[in-house]
Amino acid sequence: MSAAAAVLLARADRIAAATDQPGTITRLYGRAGLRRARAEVAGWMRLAGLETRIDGVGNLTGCWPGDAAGPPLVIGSHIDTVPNGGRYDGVLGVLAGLAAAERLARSGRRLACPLHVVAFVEEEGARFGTSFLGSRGWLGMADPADERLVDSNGVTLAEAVADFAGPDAGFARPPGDYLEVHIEQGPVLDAAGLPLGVVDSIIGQTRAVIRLEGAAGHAGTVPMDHRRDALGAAAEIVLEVERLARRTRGLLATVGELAVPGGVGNVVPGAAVASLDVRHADDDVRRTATETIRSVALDLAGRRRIAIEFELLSEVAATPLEPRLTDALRRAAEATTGASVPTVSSGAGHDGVIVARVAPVGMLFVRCAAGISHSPDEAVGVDDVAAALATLDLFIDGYGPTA
Ligand code: HGY
Ligand code: MN
Ligand code: MN
Repeated sequence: MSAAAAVLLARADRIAAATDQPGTITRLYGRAGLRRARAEVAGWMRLAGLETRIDGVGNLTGCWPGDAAGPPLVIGSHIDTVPNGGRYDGVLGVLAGLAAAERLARSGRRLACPLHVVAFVEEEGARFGTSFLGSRGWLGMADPADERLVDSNGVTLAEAVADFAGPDAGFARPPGDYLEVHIEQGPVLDAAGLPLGVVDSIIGQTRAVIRLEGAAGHAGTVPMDHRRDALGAAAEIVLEVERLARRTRGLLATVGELAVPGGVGNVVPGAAVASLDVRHADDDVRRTATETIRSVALDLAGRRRIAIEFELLSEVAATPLEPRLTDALRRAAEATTGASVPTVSSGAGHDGVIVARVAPVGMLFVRCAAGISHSPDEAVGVDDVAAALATLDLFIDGYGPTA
């Protein structure tokens, strides 16, 4: 078994213990678990001889110099999680980049360009509802409107950033190339019995929030035909979202959160808040579906005499990745595993979708058990991790920044 793979898995276990909620793997932006995970990774980076930087959003970068200054080869992913998430989503990619840098540092070898390993600190959007705050901040693309976003405790994003930012505000070099190693989070590799895949595109996604306001009332006295039940309207919207997605080929639409602020069993819900996540490989289909959901929700709320606010939180276009990097990763993976290396389109979003706005992006997928992710049951095999690390090393050994 590869020692580097064993080290990576042990480190992933150690990072899994850095959590906001003991007994789960939960690391939300700016909270204690993420701070601890970032410190762990920074310590390993410094031990390896990398110079570390923490930027104005709190992202951590470990820098290994190259023979020349130039735009770095960046290997990155995220270390935040969804609530009660898994131990490899994001973390695998950061630790794989660290392992690659450690190998260079141990031999004192330098590439023609610097190598940066980046741990983005907010990809999931779990605390403020809008995703990729880390990679957008890293590239100086943070949307000022986001600063007014408020979490469930009334803390604004601006306050959270001020508390979690590092001293190296604005530290980021537009990458020469960007690579991300990530668990597939889907069933393709597991079903094919293959350890590795490469990614040709990342699906587009829309995030929105639907706020509904009716009238609270006594559950025992308000007649059914007098009610303005906000949760009843929300429930109907959830089913309409599901119906639309089921009848539209390739459309994925999810209401992952449904809250009844102050809800209690003997009160007719006066308010309800629902999240909305809409995805499709074709941006036009995704946008049309989002608009359909919006108009169905408004119509339905009107019939129920419910006030409704449909707020778009973020939108990311479907993103093709760089064929030059995809081909190089595929060749390295085939040479490493001797197995075929399928090309997969990613239904999950990744920081690469943001970085692709300024640099070529390549992604290597690693099989995860039954494609399970965003769950404590997320699992990878040590041999697959070893194959991914060996593939990354082979890629790096043949890497020369494009002129
Ligand atoms: O939601 C996603 O696709 C990713 O896990 N953030
Ligand atoms: Mn995720
Ligand atoms: Mn991820």
